[in-house]
Amino acid sequence: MFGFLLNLVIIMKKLLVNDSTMHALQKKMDPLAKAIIDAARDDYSFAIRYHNDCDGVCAALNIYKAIKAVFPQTPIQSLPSDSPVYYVEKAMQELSEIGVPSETFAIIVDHATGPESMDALKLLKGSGVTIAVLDHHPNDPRVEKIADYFISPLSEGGSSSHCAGLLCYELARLIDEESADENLAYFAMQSDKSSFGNHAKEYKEAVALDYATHYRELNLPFYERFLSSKEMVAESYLQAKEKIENAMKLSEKYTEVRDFGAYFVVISKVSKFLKKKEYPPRGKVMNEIIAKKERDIAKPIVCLGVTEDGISFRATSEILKMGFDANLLIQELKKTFPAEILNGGGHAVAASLLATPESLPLIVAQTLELIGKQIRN
Ligand SMILES: [Mn+2]
Repeated sequence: MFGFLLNLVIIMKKLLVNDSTMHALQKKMDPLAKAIIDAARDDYSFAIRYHNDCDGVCAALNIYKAIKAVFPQTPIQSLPSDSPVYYVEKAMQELSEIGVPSETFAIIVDHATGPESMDALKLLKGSGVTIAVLDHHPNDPRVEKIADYFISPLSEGGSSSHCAGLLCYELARLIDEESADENLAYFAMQSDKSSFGNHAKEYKEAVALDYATHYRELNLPFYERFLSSKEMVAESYLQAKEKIENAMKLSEKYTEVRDFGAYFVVISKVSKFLKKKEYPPRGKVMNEIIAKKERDIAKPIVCLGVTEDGISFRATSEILKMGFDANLLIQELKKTFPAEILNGGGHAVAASLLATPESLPLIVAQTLELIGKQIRN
């Protein structure tokens, strides 16, 4: 009865991102929300598995809070993942720890949809666990068959801007409108650089959560307390900002700018001033460097973050329009350096490769040549 009432409220309320993708997904989320409510009523246990970053945690928290609000006694296990991949080893361990698989509902958000995660998902499914997956990453077509419920903006004409935090906010509203927290969706969208984010404002919580998640994989009750503590958020925000600022200062000494006329290439020796595992991570600093250089130079830019055994690529939208594609460039490099490049790939704007240290100078030189070729074609 009250499920019906909830739906009436939702129909009257507008979606946070009111586009055709979210409307199409709403139709898929409706039966999922009902299934979650029914499972909780039937004394199922829940396991929420989330990518341990700002987007993943915000996505998981909204679902966690919604279930808790309606069914305070329902057990909900937190399963944070520092990897975007769901490994067989983890699946086995988790299966050994859950109670009755056929009375367990796993909700997997913001990760575990690539081909490397299929074996783990199949094991989970084979054990009898009910699986819902909500993710905005490029996914293996098999996920849709394995999961009982599969929500991806990519199958409804959307993009990665429809991040997990946004999807799970709308799902949470369908479970419990009152406890669903719109702010969590905005934190996630800021952190994942979604085009639907509130660009007029910087949410300190998003920066603080990026910082906290960088250090440890923690459970959802902790993240809930963390976000509700003004002191923790303020202090983490300050520490994060200070460390980014320091890294940016240090970067100047190890960053050179090459002028190619129509475009610029920024080469930053990131391993000279960033320590592994410490905050800020390399990707974040690269984003800051390219944003700063774009403000300073106002020309199309490719940024290369070079370490002893790899290159990270970042590109501005202007250089993409000229034909640059970091992922294609890496695929091209692999043809020249089949043994030297150990792995590599990604998106047009952001990608990376790992290579043998001896080959790296040659690979960097070849990269500069290939950028010129992509842009001329
Ligand atoms: Mn995400």
